[in-house]
Amino acid sequence: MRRFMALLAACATTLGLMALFGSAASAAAGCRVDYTVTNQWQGGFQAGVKVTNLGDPVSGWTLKFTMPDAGQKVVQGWSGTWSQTGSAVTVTSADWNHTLATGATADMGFVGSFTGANPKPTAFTLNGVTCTGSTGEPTPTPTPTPTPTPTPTPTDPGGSGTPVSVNGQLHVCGVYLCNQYNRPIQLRGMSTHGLQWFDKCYTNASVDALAKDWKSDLLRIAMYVQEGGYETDPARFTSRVNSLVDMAEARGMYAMIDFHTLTPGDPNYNLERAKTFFKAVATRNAAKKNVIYEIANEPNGVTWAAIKSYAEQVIPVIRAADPDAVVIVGTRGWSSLGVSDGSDETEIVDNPVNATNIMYAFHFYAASHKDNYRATVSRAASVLPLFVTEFGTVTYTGGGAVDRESTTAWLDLLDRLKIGYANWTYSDANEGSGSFKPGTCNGTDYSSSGVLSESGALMKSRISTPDSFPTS
Ligand code: IDC
Repeated sequence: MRRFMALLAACATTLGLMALFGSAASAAAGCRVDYTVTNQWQGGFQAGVKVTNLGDPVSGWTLKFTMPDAGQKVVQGWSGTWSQTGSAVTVTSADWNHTLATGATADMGFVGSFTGANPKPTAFTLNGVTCTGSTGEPTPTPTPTPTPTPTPTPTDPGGSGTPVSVNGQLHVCGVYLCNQYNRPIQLRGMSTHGLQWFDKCYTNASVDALAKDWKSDLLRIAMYVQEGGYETDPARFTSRVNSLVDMAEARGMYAMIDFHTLTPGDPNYNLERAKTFFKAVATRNAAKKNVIYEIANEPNGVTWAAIKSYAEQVIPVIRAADPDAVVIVGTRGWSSLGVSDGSDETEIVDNPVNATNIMYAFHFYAASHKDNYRATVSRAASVLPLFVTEFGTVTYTGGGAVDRESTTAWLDLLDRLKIGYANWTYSDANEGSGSFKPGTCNGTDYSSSGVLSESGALMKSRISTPDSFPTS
């Protein structure tokens, strides 16, 4: 409907201009901006900026606007490159959204700080042309959520500390995962394969390589519940998960404990198992700073209401034992935010899990899931805290060729949005998603380039770049 209205507005504007000037002598231009404050707290706020191109198609764009008072600052923006000089703000398009057809929109947003009042920005222009449209008044919805501070910060560019020693206990702030300095961070890492099949891939040598060569921030521990997993021997799988948490901790990496439900897709099938398992691991690991809990890998064939109900029964069990850890909730349609079931993130936004310090999982397989999934994540990231707890460079089967173009588009997007991720899989599985060549886990060499698969080489090159975590 909104898009329809925008198109109507576009037609009306074009017709109006043609009535005034007779005929369009040069390229038609124009734009509409919808500015919405989506959240506001003491001294800070988050805003969405939606630009609709009402003129001819553009390839590469610059949006400019003016902050109404000098105390109002962009702390962090997304879906474009943001800068501010005095009260003048400039956003340049990202490579994945630089083309804007007539009537097309670009959604971006930012976290801002302000002193005194928080009036709306003015004088929006797109490629130098003044935009019309709604610049909605801020909605005063104070929340107790701590927020990033606006001062420029020193960072640790990967030199001295480990991810856990630099960032400490994590928490969710606004839509971000934040570190002990209350600053947004992105964790980049790898997921194990199913522990019931690839246990031998997780040794001191392989976890050393993950921490030191890959410079991974994160190890996701995929503990299948069915298919020969947890349900067959709860004590053994619980103990193995705990040992992997320790191995990650010893190397300064975060450990994501993944209760890897997949078939059946209704997580409530495993509700009692989940309560038992999470009570055990949360009690045992409560004092650690490196643990993140992922309570349901990929719900499927089930409603959001059922997933929410599951989450609201499992999260209190974790909180009772480990009150400060971040918990990640799987989403409908194999953790696609509902998209693979013909839905989208609004079902969550309208009916969120009743808990704090949580994030929502999003999964993709780059060769299968492309533009409409990326558009969903771009949109959802301004309202929901997201973590890509699993993704593949290949098709959703876990096999096939690496789709470098789509993987790169995805990872560039996640980097810009500061959304953390774990790649499927750190294993020598004989499928395109395995990062090592088949047979590697029979040996001890996880470091030389010769043992990497194409997917492994691509992922290592992405994950091993410096993190530059903020340190104050
Ligand atoms: C796949 C493995 C494959 C295994 C299968 C068993 O890659 O070796 O035989 O599980 O169920 C997911 C799941 C993840 C899948 C993966 C690839 O979370 O368990 O792993 N995938 O199919 N969701 C989308 C893709």
